[in-house]
Amino acid sequence: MAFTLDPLPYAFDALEPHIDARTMEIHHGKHHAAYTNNLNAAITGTPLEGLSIEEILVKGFETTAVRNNGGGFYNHNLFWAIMKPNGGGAPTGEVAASIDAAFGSYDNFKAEFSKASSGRFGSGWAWLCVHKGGKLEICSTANQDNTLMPGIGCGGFPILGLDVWEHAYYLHYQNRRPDYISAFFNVINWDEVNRRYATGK
Ligand code: MN3
Repeated sequence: MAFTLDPLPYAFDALEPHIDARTMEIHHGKHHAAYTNNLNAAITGTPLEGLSIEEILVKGFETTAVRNNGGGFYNHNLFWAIMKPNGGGAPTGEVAASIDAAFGSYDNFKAEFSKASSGRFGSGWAWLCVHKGGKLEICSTANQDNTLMPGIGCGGFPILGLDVWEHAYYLHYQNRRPDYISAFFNVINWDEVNRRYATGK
């Protein structure tokens, strides 16, 4: 069964002023749609057809089209879900305590996550991941890679991700990636981050 592009869980303009409607419309309707279609094309008629996306990321890793488009499909599904209108603020739930344990404070976490996001040269993602046992780690990957892929040098189950490809911010922020990173903290959906934490810990 082919993978499908789910609708955004909110309106295109719901994350304004932090992320603009036109960017969301193109990002979801063109970029994410293309990853979805290209993933389906890459797996059709291969042994990967019918597997879960998580299995495909591991087993199809050696194939460039599967790696890039499978990553793009998974990463954007995560990205839309971990944002929401009127989100952000200090974390809640189990994740709040785990962030304090790993980074000392929420402010330190923001500084570390921002550093990983701004320090990614070119296109990629910054991640907050949970390891078995609950320990958190921040890291960054290139292109559409993610931490579920084998040997990526950055491990754990991704519970929060920030897309730092220029397509994610350039229309509104142009070259000002740091401003986009700062704005992201205003739209984080901590309920979803906690749900993913419970899944991956
Ligand atoms: Mn993107």
